[in-house]
Amino acid sequence: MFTHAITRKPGPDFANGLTTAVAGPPDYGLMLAQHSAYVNVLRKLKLMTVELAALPGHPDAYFVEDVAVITPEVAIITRPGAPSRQGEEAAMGLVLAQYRPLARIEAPGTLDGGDVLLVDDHCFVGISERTNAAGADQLDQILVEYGYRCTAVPVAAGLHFKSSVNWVGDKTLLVTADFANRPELADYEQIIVPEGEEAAANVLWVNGRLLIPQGYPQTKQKLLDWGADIIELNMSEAAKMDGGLTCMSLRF
Ligand code: CIR
Repeated sequence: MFTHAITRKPGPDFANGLTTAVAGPPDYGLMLAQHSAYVNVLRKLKLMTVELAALPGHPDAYFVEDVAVITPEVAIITRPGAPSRQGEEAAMGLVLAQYRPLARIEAPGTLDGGDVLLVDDHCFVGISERTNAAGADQLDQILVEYGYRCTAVPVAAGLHFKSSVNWVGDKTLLVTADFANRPELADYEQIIVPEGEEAAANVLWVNGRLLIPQGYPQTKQKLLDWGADIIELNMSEAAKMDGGLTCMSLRF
């Protein structure tokens, strides 16, 4: 169960962030409204929210998930794989030092939190355009000290591992078809996202509830049939910046 969440307000320059999406320019007013709705849901789920101010000069900094990996024992400050995002992690280190001992990913390692999925004592780490093998190895060496085992998974589709694979409860993962047959995931039950709804894979479990993005009816039905207790949120503006539900908070 989580007790805390850290979020950061999107800045007025947020549309200058990295994106591969072709959905058109995002709207700042709508982004702020959707971000507030997201924070309000976290609060309703009884998380103590720490809401940080926008970080000038870092338009992607509200995707706070990428700059840290937090377990009950330690907070690992990452080294983001996109050069334009390096520097966001320093500000988060100052905040997280209040809650956990810190460890750090060091050069030449790179690691984005969006590539890290923790399920109990198992840590999946995606090797992607943002996370390299050196970063994944460093994470493994840090976490093994605390009794976790790490499994590296190549990310051939999507930005991050969690763009395509997320835990929904019990021993079950929601996965896109690209990841359905990966041997690294074979120990888990899988719900496969229907073709055309790949963006629906980025769901967020919070204390027994499952936050899902609005607009993906087939995935929603599959999750309801499985027994998920769903909260839907409109994520249209973050999606235009390649972000989703997991990216906009750090939970611990
Ligand atoms: C980026 O490309 O870094 C941001 N525009 C989106 C980051 C999304 N983060 C995540 O999936 N954890």
